[in-house]
Amino acid sequence: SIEVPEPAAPDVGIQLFQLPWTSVAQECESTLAPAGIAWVLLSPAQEHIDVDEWWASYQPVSYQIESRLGTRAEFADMMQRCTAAGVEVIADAVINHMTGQDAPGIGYAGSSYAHYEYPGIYDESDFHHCGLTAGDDIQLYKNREQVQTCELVNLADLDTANPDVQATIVAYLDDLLSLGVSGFRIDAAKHIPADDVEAIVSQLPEGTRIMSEVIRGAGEPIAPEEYSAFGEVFEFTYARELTPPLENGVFADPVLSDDRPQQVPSDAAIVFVDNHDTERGEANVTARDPELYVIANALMLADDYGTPVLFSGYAFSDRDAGAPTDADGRVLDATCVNASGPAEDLADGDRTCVQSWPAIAGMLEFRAMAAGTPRMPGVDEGDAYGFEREGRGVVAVNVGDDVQRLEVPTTMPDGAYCDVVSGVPEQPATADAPDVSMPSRMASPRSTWTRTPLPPSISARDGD
Ligand code: AAO
Repeated sequence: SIEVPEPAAPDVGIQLFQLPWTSVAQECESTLAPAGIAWVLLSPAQEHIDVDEWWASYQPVSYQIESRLGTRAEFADMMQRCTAAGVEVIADAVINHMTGQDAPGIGYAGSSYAHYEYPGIYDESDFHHCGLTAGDDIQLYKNREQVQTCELVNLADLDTANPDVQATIVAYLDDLLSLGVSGFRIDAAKHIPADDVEAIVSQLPEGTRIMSEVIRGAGEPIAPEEYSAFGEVFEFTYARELTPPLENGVFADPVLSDDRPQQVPSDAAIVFVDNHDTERGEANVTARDPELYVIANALMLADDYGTPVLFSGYAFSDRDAGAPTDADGRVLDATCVNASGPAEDLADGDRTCVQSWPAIAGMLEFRAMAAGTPRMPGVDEGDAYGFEREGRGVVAVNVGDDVQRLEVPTTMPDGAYCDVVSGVPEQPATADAPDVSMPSRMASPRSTWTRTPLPPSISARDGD
């Protein structure tokens, strides 16, 4: 008989983009914890400008936890429920800037503001006025001083070296920690000198998780490596290397024996197929193409590099369109409890519910079982590619339209194994269990896949 190893503790996160706190709480209990997702990345929680676009969240007006995603009480309730379910919460901290509004206004929770005036919080002297470019806006990413002292798309740029500004930011982050969050995504970290980010986060309790958003840009002086000394960083190169082969069918292994070139060391890397910016920008594989998207996520989850964060958003045809709201601008609750996989035609505003896709749940099980084992050299044949996590599992994908035979060398013991991606059941399909259906996770305990290998012939994805 085969010894079935203990699954590793979950490490994968999920970004629940523009999901209200009450829905996040529901997802923690109903989909994230059961699927073995370790942490959730929220959209920003602070008061923001009162406009319909999703990116209102990225224009802070005050640090009250009152936004169209929910009230402070709802945030606190979510924290209790997610924590009780064993899911950690990472808050999105917008601390580089305040609003990008030239005209004064009133924020979502009623606070008044002007571009450089946030009563009781900041005044004109707390902001950079770089004087280097027209309108003080960043024009050249190759110029460090512009990137870190001028304004990102007109957003009033905080002087984060100023001790008073630092103290205000630390108080806000401490407030979120007191509500139970485990750490922070540092939004637009590239635009805050790494020394300032470090000075701020070093004032937080030890163990606070820090994930800096520093988009790696060709020829730019500011690189993610400057920010990995005091935390993790989002490694944008990962998706840029992962997804082109899915479109052109030409696969090659990454460097397997050492650090990957152009990427931070594995333990500092948060990796992703897409996020809320890239699905509206540079990402060439997104939930709009569910088959390739599943393949991309499967390869990421099967990899031995970085800490993956999945992305769960909503369908849109206008890149600025916010999630559906009620008449008061409050984002509507949405649940993925009964979602069963990628839906064919999502209408604008429909949630993708990636956390409920059986293929994702299956690959999370694969990852838990493969943890700690090396990724072996891959093989490719036609449009198919696969590799082994030594002795524990084999991942194989086919990005073409035809059935492709692929032989992946493996040290796994002889036996019957299960395809956790497409859900080919361990037992031959019966009339009431067609072979395209995925056994539910309840019916398919973690040990199942170790007793049932991927079939050697990889069936074709449907033509599109
Ligand atoms: C909105 C309006 C603006 C208006 C502004 C103020 O759209 O017209 O001026 O309000 O009223 C989000 C939205 C923005 C929105 C903003 C505020 O995306 O549309 O502006 O909220 O409401 C840079 C930053 C990076 C940032 C990214 C969007 O470095 O930090 O721009 N991401 C975060 C959030 C994002 C948010 C903000 C920051 C602001 O995730 O959602 O904005 O809080 C290169 C550079 C990158 C640079 C991009 C910008 O990247 O390297 O650093 O990101 O350019 O396009 C290739 C290249 C790579 C290049 C990339 C671009 O891959 O290799 O170098 O393409 O995709």
